[in-house]
Amino acid sequence: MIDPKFFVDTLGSYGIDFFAGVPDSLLKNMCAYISDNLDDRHNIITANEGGAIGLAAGYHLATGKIGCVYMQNSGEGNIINPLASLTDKDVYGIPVLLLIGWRGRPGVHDEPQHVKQGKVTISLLETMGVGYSILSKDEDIAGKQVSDAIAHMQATHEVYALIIEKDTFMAYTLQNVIKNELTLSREEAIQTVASALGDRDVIVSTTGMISRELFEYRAGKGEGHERDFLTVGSMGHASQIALGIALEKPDRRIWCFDGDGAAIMHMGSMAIVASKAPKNYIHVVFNNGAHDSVGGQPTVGLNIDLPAVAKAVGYPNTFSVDNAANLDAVLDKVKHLQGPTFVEVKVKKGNRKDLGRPTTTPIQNKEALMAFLKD
Ligand SMILES: Cc1ncc(C[n+]2csc(CCOP(=O)(O)OP(=O)(O)O)c2C)c(N)n1
Repeated sequence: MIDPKFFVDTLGSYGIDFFAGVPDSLLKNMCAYISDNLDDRHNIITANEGGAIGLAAGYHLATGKIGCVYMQNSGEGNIINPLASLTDKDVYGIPVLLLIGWRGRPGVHDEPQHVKQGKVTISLLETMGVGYSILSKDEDIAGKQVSDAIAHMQATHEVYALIIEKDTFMAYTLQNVIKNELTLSREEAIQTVASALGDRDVIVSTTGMISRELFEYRAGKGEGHERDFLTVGSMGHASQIALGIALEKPDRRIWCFDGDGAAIMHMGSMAIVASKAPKNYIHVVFNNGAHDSVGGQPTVGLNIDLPAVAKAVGYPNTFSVDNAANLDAVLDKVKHLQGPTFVEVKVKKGNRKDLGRPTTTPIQNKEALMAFLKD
């Protein structure tokens, strides 16, 4: 395995000292190392992966240097447009080094949302004309791969990708842990909101632990999962899935259970929810200020006023709570309000260590929900 320090020092020896991206569990140790060792101008956690390409391009324009963009392979979709229309040699020809965590690599068991993306990770790069290599777990070979990547980018002004498999980086424990004083757990908050729902209400929950905790809540109560659409992939789009349902099913209340990372990833979607003014729509953001599901790396969630954003784009009702009593009071109120309503629930980081994963398949989940919506 590669020591994250060795890898980051090797990049540094070629002048790469600017990083931007969205964290991934496979890159957790490397991301932790850079957050401890680079200042916050040289490591920027972006709203989405496309934004990271934009930042690295701006950095190159200002310095002539090559920036590094890290992401899970699910972020490839978010970078296709800036790859095709910004960095490509047919447009501006801006080199960027990509580090792409390879979830769902064929032959390695992974969750359903990673299977397709794992299969097309390499072919998408090939289609986009991006050179790549799969980073070796041997430091000597990896060092040579980095040097070849730099030479390629310098000669061609093209983007180059290093593909990162599971267990490539040695463990590194983040030293600068940002603590918050919040006491309510996300799981408890999810249980509180889910138990306040009416019988015909539907939840669309976001990627990661939020959907897993909701799934376990139903399982624990011996309930079915037909009222919940567990958006296992497609990070940042749960609010629009919920909107699509809400507009067609005005006689049901539709709840979106969002994360701060996901809501911020495609924050413009909030404006579209508000502009459609669905009276039956309730957007709950469980805000822990972190990408908890992939290692707890910080988001800007707790530094910004999300309810003020919701208000500004046109949600008529907005709330923020950070404890169980206030959450109960807001949930009582929300039922009598005409939406769209926005509820921020500030929660602490972390999850139960024995948290399971959905045991139903995405297709089973879809079919059960569609049957439920027909009644
Ligand atoms: C486009 C895309 N980029 C990155 C990921 C990897 N990923 C999965 S969950 C997650 C963090 C979600 O954070 P948040 O919405 O704040 O919820 P939390 O995990 O904190 O509950 C990330 C980055 C992804 N699934 N899709």
